[in-house]
Amino acid sequence: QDYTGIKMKVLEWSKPAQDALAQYADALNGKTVYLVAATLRPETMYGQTNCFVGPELKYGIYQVNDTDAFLCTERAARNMSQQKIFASTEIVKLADIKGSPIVGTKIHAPMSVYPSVYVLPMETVLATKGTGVVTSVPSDSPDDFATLSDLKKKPEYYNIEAAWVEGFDPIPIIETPNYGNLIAPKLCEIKKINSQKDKNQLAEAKEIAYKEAFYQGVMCFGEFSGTKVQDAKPKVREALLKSGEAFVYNEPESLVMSRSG
Ligand code: ZZB
Repeated sequence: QDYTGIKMKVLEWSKPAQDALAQYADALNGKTVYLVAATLRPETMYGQTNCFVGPELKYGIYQVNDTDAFLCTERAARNMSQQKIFASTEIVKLADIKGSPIVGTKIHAPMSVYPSVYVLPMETVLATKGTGVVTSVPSDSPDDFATLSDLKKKPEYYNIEAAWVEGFDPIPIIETPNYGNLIAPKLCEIKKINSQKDKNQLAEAKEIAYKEAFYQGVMCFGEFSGTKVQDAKPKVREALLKSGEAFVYNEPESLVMSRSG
């Protein structure tokens, strides 16, 4: 899979993350840390409302160069190392941290209409895919919309503050002929999806959302508004790569299958 690695800069660690990272203060000193998400949909980045981590997953903070470090799974760090994304040939891990304390961390999501967004928990994040960090676009991803809706309905149950989700609403990014400009909420309504646990309906909704946007979608937001999604996708990606806010991240298909099987 040819992913785009999105660099989400940490603006302020949550209190639990500060506590968990205190013991690594020396190693992290002077480093800007980015949560890194692998996406197939760079053209939707305007609508990012948050990012997700798996609360039970293990993450590391890996040195990129003298100034930068990436937070992702160890598996992703190994892939990045092989793809020469790190300055050093060795993998240098600066810290270990679980997903749950990262929740509540304030980050900057490139291109998002929301200048800063929060890290939130998602039970269905796969450790075996991408970086284990998922950027959330509830306008165009049914999984993201369903999860964000769960969190908005029951913040106490999910152990989050209401302020981390309130006001972070789906933004119309892509106009589609059959499902309007908020395809994920529309598909969740049509398929009667009530939570992130409705696996089968969510898989069907995702399939439709991908196809509809790619083959029939037209951008209705941003620099490429009025352009077909098929044409805008590589252009938005190029802009992100050029600004240094993203990088090319590949995942061999066979590797994905063998590890997640
Ligand atoms: C932003 C985005 C916006 C995404 C969208 C999708 C959509 P796929 O579809 O299975 O081939 N993702 C990435 N890593 C993980 C993970 N470890 N666990 C769970 N989900 C993950 O996988 C690619 C997409 O799955 C990625 O693209 C990412 O979400 C998510 F509007 O990034 B995407 C219709 C989908 N729309």
